[in-house]
Amino acid sequence: MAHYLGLDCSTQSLSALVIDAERGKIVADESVPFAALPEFRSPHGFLEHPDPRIKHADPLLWVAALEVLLGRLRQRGVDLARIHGVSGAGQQHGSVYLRAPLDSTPPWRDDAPLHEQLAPLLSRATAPIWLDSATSEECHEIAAAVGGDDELVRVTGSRAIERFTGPQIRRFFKQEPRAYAATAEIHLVSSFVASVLTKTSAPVDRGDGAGMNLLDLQTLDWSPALVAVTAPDLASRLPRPVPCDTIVGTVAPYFVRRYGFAPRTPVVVFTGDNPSSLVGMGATTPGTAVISLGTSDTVFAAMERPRTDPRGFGHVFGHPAGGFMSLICFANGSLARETVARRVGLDWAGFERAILQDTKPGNDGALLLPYFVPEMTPRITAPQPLLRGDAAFTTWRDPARSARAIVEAQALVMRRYSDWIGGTPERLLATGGASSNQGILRVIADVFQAEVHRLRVKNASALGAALRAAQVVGQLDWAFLFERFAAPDPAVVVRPAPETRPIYEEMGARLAAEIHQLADR
Ligand code: XUL
Repeated sequence: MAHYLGLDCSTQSLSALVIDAERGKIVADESVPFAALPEFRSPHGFLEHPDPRIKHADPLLWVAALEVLLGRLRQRGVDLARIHGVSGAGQQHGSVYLRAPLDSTPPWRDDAPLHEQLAPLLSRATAPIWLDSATSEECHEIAAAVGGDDELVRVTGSRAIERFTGPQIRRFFKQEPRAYAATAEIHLVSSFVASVLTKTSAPVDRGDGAGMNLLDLQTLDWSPALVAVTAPDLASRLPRPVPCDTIVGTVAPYFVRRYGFAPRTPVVVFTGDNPSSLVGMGATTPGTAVISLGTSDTVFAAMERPRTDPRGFGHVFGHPAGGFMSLICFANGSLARETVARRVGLDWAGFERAILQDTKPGNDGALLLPYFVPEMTPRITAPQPLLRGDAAFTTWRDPARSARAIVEAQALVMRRYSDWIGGTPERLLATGGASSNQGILRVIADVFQAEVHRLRVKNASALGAALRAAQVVGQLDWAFLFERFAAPDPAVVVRPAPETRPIYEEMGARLAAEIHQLADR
């Protein structure tokens, strides 16, 4: 039976899912949290920096984690020789800077870890990731040079966005012109990991490429005007944007020798974690929106024609099963939930109980503005959680209400800022680590007044990657794959309680007024 491997290089971990596509079975589900590689000093997936706007990761961490992950799959008895195809996903927008294409380097040796062999190839030691918000100046410069943000939205589906790759590349060129000059190739996280796996210069998937402020959504190629204003000679440094069903190479001999892949195992272009999750959730029809609760919280949905966010926070990306997807991203996702849980001393089970049993919708008037790290939706550069309510709550002495408060606030902002995607969706599909928390699903159902479903598989992004490998290499059709893997868990359907509607309407209005005071305009 043919097996397919899906990889997901997300913010805080690298995961693998192996599927038996014909039988509809998950053969293996492994994950390596980056906290398990302490030598890279990135327990949350990025390096500490005194400036809270700067969030960079060490790309060699991802290479080291890949080796640990493949080693673990083998230890667990997964026969990688049975894998017929591989694809993957990466956190979006992050960029890796190489002195030379990987295929131009001598064969990799077996006597040293791969990340050590790759270290000299980096022209920039770190990779800015999606949490980075240090490029406001570059965003202004790029927008001004092409005639304003409206023009950028028209061409790329997004205005100039701090975390997007184009402004990040421009900042690098301005701050380190010599290192920029020494850069031969700039990869997204997705195309970097695919390049490592194939030891080639892997192209960029158009879906993920749309998150760079560089791709023209009409031509689905790099926009010459944007490339020109972002940095000199950028065109020669960007991998080709390709359709999502492109086979980009085969697993490199190094991985065949070390981990037992069959020689010439095909690798399908890697995409972004959000486009990959859309496929992994089987959410390919409008009317269904996905809420992904990970390091970032995202709300996204398939759409036939690009529609843009009038507030300017949303994005249009390519959709791996065809067409487009809309997306809105919140930086204060699990990092904010974890901060609250830690601060009030609740474990995950206690956090769930607090919402389901110990508190009620509306939280007796307690309101928390959920901003612990700089936020992109809305734009908040000087984050500071703000608490409104009685003394026990505002001094963090009320663990149960604190837990409900962060979740209610997050659901309310998700609803408010995703309204442009197409009204209230009929059905929500939840994924990501926090979707296992019933309390969170209950609050989301009530705030959106929509049914919430959950997949049996937690990591929709890795599943999406495995499904894409099966679809392209195994020539299996989407309906066949969705039926087997993406059917929601019938045991988990959370229906909204209609009596909570006015409570959340009132609370949403109060929250919006508070945010208005705080957000940069
Ligand atoms: C989407 C975004 C994040 C990253 C990390 O625009 O920035 O969701 O993809 O998951």
